[in-house]
Amino acid sequence: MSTNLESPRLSAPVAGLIGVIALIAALGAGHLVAGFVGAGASPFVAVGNAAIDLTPAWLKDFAVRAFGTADKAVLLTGMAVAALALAVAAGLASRRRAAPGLVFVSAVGVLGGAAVFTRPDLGQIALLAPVASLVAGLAVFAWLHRTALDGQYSSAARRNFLIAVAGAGVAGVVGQLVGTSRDAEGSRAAVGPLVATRTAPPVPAGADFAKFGTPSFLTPNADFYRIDTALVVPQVRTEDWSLRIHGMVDREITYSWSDIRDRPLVERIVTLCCVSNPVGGPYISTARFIGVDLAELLAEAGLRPGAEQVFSTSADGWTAGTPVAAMIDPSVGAMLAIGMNGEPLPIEHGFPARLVVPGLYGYVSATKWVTDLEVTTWAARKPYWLQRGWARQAPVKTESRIDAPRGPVAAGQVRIAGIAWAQHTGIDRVEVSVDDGPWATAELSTEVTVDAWRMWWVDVPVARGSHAVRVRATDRSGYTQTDQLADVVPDGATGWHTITFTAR
Ligand SMILES: Nc1nc2c(c(=O)[nH]1)N[C@H]1C(S)=C(S)[C@@H](COP(=O)(O)O)O[C@H]1N2
Ligand SMILES: [Mo]
Repeated sequence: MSTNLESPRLSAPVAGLIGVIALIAALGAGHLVAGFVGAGASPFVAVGNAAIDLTPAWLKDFAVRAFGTADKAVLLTGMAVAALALAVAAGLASRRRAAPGLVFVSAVGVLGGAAVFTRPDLGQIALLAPVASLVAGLAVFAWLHRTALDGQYSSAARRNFLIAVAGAGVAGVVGQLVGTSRDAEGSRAAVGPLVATRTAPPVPAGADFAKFGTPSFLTPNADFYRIDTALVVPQVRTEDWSLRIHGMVDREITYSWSDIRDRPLVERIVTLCCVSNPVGGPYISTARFIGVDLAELLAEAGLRPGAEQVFSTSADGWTAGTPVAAMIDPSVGAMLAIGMNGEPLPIEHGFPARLVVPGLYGYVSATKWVTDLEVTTWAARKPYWLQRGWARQAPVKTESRIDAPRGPVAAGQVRIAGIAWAQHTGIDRVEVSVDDGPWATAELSTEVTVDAWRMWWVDVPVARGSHAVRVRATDRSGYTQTDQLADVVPDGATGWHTITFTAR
């Protein structure tokens, strides 16, 4: 009976609250220090990035399928909910003694430290951020626990709780402000106009059927699909950027930003497609890219015999492996791109520089924030997605998609419209079939380049009721899209896109 007097006990709400405030203080302190040592060092972000890299491939594929490009928001929300639940539990376990809560905040710091330590893009100094989390978490938990045991509803307890929350908030906000003041937006704004000496053809009026429901031929930068593993978009300023070419070359070369920017620039219209694009999916877009020929840079370094892959690495440690043959074949037109649709690359699309290799899925070719090209063999280096079971050879497959109609239509002549693509080869024919009826051949848009998508439309007669329409494309090699449904793993989806609509 008398033990209650000797060891006072906190109420459950107060104990839980102490756990939560200590967690917030730990994360706030880490975020503050991360503002100075690199945004990716913030323990919450680092743990999230580590989770992305450690996620088994099947779960990642599921996440992309289930959540699309919202997969990162879902991950961060899930982590926040889990962390808060653990903080409450740790607080509740500490109603008498502070030890369980201290163990919890230590675990947060240690986990953050482990995540930062294993990030390929963060140096030793970045460990200061999780250390700050550890110290702040321990200090705040011990302090609030002691204050509350002295009188959990006293005005001193209330004041200290508020001080801790406010301090954590200020630390987090200052960290955010400092971090973003060092971001790449200012550097991007200073780039100025990028003018190509070898320009791409102008886009003719008949290049899209946007008025019938297809996308516009060029995708505005803001609408361009985005796929990458980065939770925080890498901030690379031109003055900090360089591209190193090394490995199986005669001379190692490091290009600075002005080395690249001052070269004669080439412009190409290219459709980029993600291997994770399901049949009928949205992860495909087209832009006018400006940059330099990768073949020229590789020739300046001098390729040695036996070179098989160009292993590219980004500022955030992501890697891709591209066949050397695709990089140097002039008919492919592989680029180091620095501009997109008349602007410097948007930050989230790889500023200051990325790779663009027409005809290959992004995961084997399109490294954003690229800083390193190692010329090597397939055996020597295994890039990010190949370690997770995806194919080494990944040419973009001939495919087509229906974009219209999107809702109910009036019975009679109905206009079906969409896109098709067959890079390097070009689209020869697109056909649609309604309710398994005969194939009707569609009108094609004016071809701009074989490396970009083409739009199509066709009018078909339909009676009242519900209808299924499917599409298939044939490319100029004579290949007609297979109706065999294949999953996106390991080298891209196949099958005929089918939609249903109602005619009234
Ligand atoms: N650094 C980096 N580059 C990357 C990726 C990535 O995760 N990290 N993803 C690749 C993939 S899978 C695709 S499909 C393209 C997408 O380019 P976008 O976001 O500009 O459309 O970028 C590629 N480049
Ligand atoms: Mo991708």
